[in-house]
Amino acid sequence: MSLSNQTRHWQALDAAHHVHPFSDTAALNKEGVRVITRADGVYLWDSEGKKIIDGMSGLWCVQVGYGNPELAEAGYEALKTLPYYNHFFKTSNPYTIELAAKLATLLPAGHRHVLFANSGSEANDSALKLIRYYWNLKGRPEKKIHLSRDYAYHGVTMAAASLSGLTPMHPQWDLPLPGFEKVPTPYWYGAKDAGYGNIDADAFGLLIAGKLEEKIRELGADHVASFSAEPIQGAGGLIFPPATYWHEVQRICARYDVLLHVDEVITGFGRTGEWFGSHTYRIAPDIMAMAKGLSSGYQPISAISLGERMADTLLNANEELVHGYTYSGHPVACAVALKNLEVIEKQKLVPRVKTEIGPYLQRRLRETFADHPIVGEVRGVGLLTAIELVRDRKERRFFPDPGNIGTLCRNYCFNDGLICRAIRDTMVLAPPLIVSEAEVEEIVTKLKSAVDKTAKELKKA
Ligand code: PXG
Repeated sequence: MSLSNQTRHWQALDAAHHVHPFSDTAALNKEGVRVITRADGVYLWDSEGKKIIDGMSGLWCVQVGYGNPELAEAGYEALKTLPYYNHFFKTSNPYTIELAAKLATLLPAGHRHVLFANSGSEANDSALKLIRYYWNLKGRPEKKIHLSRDYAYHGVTMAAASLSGLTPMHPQWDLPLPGFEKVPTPYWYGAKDAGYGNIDADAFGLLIAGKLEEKIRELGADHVASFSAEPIQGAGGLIFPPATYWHEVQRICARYDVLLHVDEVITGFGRTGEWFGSHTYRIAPDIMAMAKGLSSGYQPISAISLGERMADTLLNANEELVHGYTYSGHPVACAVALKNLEVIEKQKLVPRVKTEIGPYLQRRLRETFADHPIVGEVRGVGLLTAIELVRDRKERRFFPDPGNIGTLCRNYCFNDGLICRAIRDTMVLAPPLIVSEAEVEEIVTKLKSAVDKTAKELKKA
């Protein structure tokens, strides 16, 4: 296919000067990037005029869809009125104040205080610092180990990457840092492949939660500061915990006095059909991180909220909290985030995900792939869904060399104008919360066609 001069020009400049995240630079430069030039609703357009339906909300973040004029206007208004000021010099501003107060009305019970940062990684990094400070203030400085799970994704700073359990994230940087330990994930579909046999999901949830207890006892509860987890694991393969899991995890954290740090970066802001995954799974976090959907990705902003126990201690320390970023609570980002929350409420997107469009997407995927020879499972909550591509659906066996088949299928999706994510051989969808039924049909049709082509390719091999 011949590309326009404009596209080739941009590709050449990108290759010459721009280093991409999570990419093999040399391979990408050889292939040439796709240049995205505009977006509206659930659609993107590239520099060749190709229209693409975005089944991933960018990177799981564009809750209200692209091109929302209210968010754009809120940002422009703030840019004109107060493009920047900080909170270091006994100062604040209306946008930041109102966003913090609004969040306090939406967060899980007891969470009335927030700190702002600019990304999910920073929010988690900050959360770990606050956890360490909490135990220092409590006179228990030996409680320092941070537990988290295999397949977790918590970001890329030194601490957030250490906390992450996706092992390819570590060797290039000599991570994890000391003091970070992992426990298994409640990935029921993979249980058989991982050697747990034919265990039922609820029993598996308890068993895996029990591994957390074992780990705490092995390390000594006196040394364990916190357990960090996403309510539903996102980038690790969309892993939904069995119904028994979270209750048991909370019992264990309470019993051993381990702080519960919940990472809501993907699960926040209506994605699950509630404001937060913590509502969906009845989790009471001690500290919570949020980003992405907070501004629908229109501005880089994240937040950390404190539960009562941490707030009482940290906010009454009677000394300076030696932490903060130049852009903490940036007025423009806060103005856009505040408007984003207003739009989510006005358009009733959270109940829509819970009772209308979420169940619709789940049902259509289940109907479409019920008997498909290479689809082992369709799973989902709200507008988070995954289908497992497998070698043997009856025996729940994966393909050898996980990732090859998923990538093949994802490439068929891309070529047909659908963005979806392949994590190993799990195909993941997380469309904007405004997606219509007709657009869901388009996504499902394109995904079905890609899975069919993948199956056909496999037959040939
Ligand atoms: N926590 C969770 C649960 C995330 O999903 C982060 C923290 C880090 O956020 P920042 O804003 O620092 O990127 C994330 C980010 C993918 C993908 O391909 C997922 C994320 C980021 C990039 C790619 O699924 N999640």
